Amino acid sequence: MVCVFTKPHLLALGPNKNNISFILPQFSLKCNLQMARSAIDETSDTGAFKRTASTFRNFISKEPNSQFPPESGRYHLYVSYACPWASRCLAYLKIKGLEKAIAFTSVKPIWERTKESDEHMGWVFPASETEEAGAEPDPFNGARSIRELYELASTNYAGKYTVPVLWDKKLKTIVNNESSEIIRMFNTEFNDIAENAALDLYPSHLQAQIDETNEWVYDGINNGVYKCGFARKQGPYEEVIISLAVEFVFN
Ligand SMILES: N[C@@H](CCC(=O)N[C@@H](CS)C(=O)NCC(=O)O)C(=O)O
Repeated sequence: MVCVFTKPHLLALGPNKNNISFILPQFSLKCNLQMARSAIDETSDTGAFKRTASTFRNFISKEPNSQFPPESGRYHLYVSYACPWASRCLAYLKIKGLEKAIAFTSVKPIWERTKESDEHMGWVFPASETEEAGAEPDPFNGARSIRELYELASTNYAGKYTVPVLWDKKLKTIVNNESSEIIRMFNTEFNDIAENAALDLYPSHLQAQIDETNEWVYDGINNGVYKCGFARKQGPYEEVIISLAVEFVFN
């Protein structure tokens, strides 16, 4: 089987087949996806990659009595530079001029074991400022991995440990781990604090066009490379590699 590895952490997973040995074939698709602990679990019985939905979906809002009001210095963004979803949040943070209000930390670019006690591979923080260029230790919780942040936020969490993570330092929890929602919050909810408040990256007269473009970009390209990279069988791989190529050639 030919695989398109587009990112360093996928490359890191390539040679070590042990990383995927805990996917139990007797699980049904539903069960398998419900229990996905990482993208390598998100495979249906046909061998196709099936993304599970993000779990933390709270909103930072200017509305009165909001549980998560837009306060400067309260929230922190955890990213990996290797993750395009996290990188778009970082792009928004910079373009909107929110760097003084919302700081960020990047993990190491290649997955490692997140715990001694099991085989899970995921995003980890370096142990010191100098261990890995661009990556920093967790400044607030002393977490060794993104997994630990999810476990701090929810003791019975049983999903994937993805970046981006928008963290609330006050309530010590994850506000949101879905980049498409984090960028919307950055665009509208921090305008009393943002240095480029007047810049609207989702103006009402363009919303329908942006949504329509997003739909094919997301399914065909953004998630399309995952569907190629994580396909486990030749059939689903060929189906998605052709549509990915078509998107590049014709769009
Ligand atoms: N829907 C999420 C997807 C984020 C996502 O898939 N992040 C990947 C890196 S690009 C990740 O952290 N994967 C960890 C894993 O699968 O265990 C978003 O757009 O924020």
